[in-house]
Amino acid sequence: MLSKMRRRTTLKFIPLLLSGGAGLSMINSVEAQGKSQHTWWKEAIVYQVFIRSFADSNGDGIGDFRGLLNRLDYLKNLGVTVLWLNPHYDSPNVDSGYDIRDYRKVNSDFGTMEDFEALMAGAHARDMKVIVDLVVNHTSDQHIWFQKSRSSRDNPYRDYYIWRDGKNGGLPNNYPSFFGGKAWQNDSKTGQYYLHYYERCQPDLNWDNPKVRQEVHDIMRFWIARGVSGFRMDVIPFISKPAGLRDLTIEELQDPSVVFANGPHLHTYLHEMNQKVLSPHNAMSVGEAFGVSYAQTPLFVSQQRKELDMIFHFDTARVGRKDWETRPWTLQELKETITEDDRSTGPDGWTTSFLENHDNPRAVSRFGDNSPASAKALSLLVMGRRGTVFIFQGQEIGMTNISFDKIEDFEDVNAKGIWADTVGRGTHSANAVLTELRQTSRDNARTPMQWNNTTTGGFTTGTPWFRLNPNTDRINVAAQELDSSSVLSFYRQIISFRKSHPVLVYGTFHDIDPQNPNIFAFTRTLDNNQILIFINLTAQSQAWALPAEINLGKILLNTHVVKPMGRTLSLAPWQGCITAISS
Ligand code: ISL
Ligand code: CA
Repeated sequence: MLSKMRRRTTLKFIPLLLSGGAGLSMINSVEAQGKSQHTWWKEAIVYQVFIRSFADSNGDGIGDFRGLLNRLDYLKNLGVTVLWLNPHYDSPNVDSGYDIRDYRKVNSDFGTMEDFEALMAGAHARDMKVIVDLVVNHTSDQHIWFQKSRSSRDNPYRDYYIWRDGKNGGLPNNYPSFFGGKAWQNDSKTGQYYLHYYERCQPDLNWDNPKVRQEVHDIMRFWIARGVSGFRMDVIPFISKPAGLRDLTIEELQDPSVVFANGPHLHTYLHEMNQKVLSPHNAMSVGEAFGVSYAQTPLFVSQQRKELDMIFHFDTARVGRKDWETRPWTLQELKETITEDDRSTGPDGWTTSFLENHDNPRAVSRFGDNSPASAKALSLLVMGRRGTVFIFQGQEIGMTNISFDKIEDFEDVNAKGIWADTVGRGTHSANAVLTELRQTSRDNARTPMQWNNTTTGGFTTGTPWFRLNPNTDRINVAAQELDSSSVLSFYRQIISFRKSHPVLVYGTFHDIDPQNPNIFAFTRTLDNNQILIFINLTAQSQAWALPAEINLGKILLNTHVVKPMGRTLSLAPWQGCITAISS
């Protein structure tokens, strides 16, 4: 409820933001939705690799570039066309590489620059593109810029970061950090505070300084020159800081991301980046749009504005969540987020389709019942809707959440911050927080990839950096390779189906039974071609009466062997189909 209210309030920002750029009238005048221009990145099947946990080639227990290179044939076979690498840069790894020490060096845990280049060559030899994470809202406190910046108030790098005096003997303002505690850290060397939206070792860059922007553009060019085809941009809406850095109100404190994502120069900086780097190099861009409402989406993705190609909204993947806590949810609500997301792009924008990434638990544990059948049903949801497809390593074999007994079982700085802010302050019991973190923790997605049924899952010959899910004895690539009814086999099938049916990529999306609490049924339409997709998203059998205007045509893809027939279809638990529609 609260998040809905907030979404509406943010509408009022639009005219303000649009005043500097293209107006909505311009956006409305472009070609109708569904006729969108054909582009490689709209058709892409992007596979996200959390390198540390994918495949270890040298037995040190940490996934690496060579390990990934050795598995490229597996990904090619799956139908992947683009790899998205989580941060591959030099980093002290406090936040899994989202704390970058040197943007021009690779993480030595993952190999050398030569290894990275071999990986790029291997991907290109297989016609796969590679995009990398661009983490430029903040750096590591070990970055040379920050080292210089903190050294004195008049150092030329001082203005690369955001330094303020304290106020009335306290912090400069009341901003909280996303990883617990406050967003300001006093630095004894100069007596001022620096801003950090994330961990205190992740100081925020000052994008109002043109030198910082120039540095970022140069870093992008550096990686483009090494063969990178685009960027996934980390918390990119946060780069322009709110004017005056005033205190947040009590209501704003409920979700600071809304204020942080509405800085006054955000769209100027994105447009500049587009004109200086993205457009000239034809580089693809996808922004992580934390804090951005659906109403604001066209500001980022309308092609005419020349900012980003697409953004990630979290509402679908995070239905049933309030931050790190769970809350009851319904299928109607999930479907509503998908419809809103689909419409939010406006007539000439584009969106993304995903249920998993390195910041979210496993979809099959969250929206399914951990069964292979539910993993297949969810794949139909991801591949069936409009938007560039992003799948996260292990999703294609139905990897599940892992069980955590105690706080020491977690690796993630985020989980530790939540613990300190709650159990540490006596506001919640250890048991209550553990119960929630078990379901929502980012660590659920970060366990090593399950290649085979041995105790190290074929991930490493050494000791894995993070526990493997013991269910690798049942859920693993080797077993599924041999089984034509496996989740992996279904992913191969549905990816190949999507590639050979442009209606699945470009067709308009229409939810034909939005109130149905058990079944998600929608059509996709491109010119004269229309298909129907229906998915039983429950663990029970369901009967679904076809809407009067629809006559079932040929079944084109089915998660089960049994074919639904008649006007009232009997669907097995988690059964889903793609069918033609006959006139
Ligand atoms: O995952 C979250 C908390 O559960 C989000 O608040 C998350 O911090 C937000 O989506 C931004 O995520 C990105 O930036 C972070 C990094 O830790 C995440 O891994 C990254 O995806 C800081 O760089
Ligand atoms: Ca290794």
